[in-house]
Amino acid sequence: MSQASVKNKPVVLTIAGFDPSCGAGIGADLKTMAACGAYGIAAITALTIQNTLAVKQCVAVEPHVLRQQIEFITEDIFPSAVKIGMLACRENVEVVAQILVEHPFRNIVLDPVLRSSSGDWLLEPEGVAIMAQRLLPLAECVTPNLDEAARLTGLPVNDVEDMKKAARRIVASGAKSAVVTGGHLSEAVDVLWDGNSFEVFRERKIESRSTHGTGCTFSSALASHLALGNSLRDSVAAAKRFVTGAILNAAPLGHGLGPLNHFF
Ligand code: PXL
Repeated sequence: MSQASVKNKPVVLTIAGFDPSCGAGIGADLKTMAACGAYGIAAITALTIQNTLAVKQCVAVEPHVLRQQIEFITEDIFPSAVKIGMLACRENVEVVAQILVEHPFRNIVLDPVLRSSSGDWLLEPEGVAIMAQRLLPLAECVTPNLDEAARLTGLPVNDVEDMKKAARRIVASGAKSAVVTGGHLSEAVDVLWDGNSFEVFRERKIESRSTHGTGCTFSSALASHLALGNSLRDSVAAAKRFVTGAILNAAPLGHGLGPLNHFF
């Protein structure tokens, strides 16, 4: 399958939910891809009714509609990388896993979204085990935060040593690599395990209320840099720098946790 590009910009597909504030979800993914030099295409898994304060409701897209969105766009425009975010329900986890097996997608980045930054659930509980069994082994890189790493592995994940254990466990379950993101720790530390060695990325922690969609932004930046042909290590480093810059340059919006500034 030949990969499409627009004037040397690689195409990246996001399979994720829609957040009307566009701080997270598909809106954040497309802005990130544009800012990182990729062309983003998108398939919607769910609509959310939310603002910067809370998620009021999630409405999952029918699995057969999700399947058709992905298949119809990618038979025309085949991406160089795929980012997977919010999936909402177990049926959508299953359908995405099936599609990834049926088509030769590369550079699959799985952001195992379980909850929003406001604390609301974005994947039904029955979906978590299926994500671990079916989707995780298909990923080039899985990008859980501390809470997601703990739920995926059943291990406590509170510090860098725990993050290393969880990353190893995720790779032992079949993913090619894992980066556990520690933006919620006192220092903003990410831990990458590629099956051979660890790399620890540190950035100063920024006190900010503009942190809605940091996970979506990180995983989309990572997928974009992989699509551009950068190494995994360099792509993780670039994604982390991008998130830090986008938080540092953000301005308040809304009454809760506001969006990042993707075009700084
Ligand atoms: O940040 C996780 C996330 C992912 N996807 C969608 C979201 C959120 C958080 O609110 O709304 C659509």
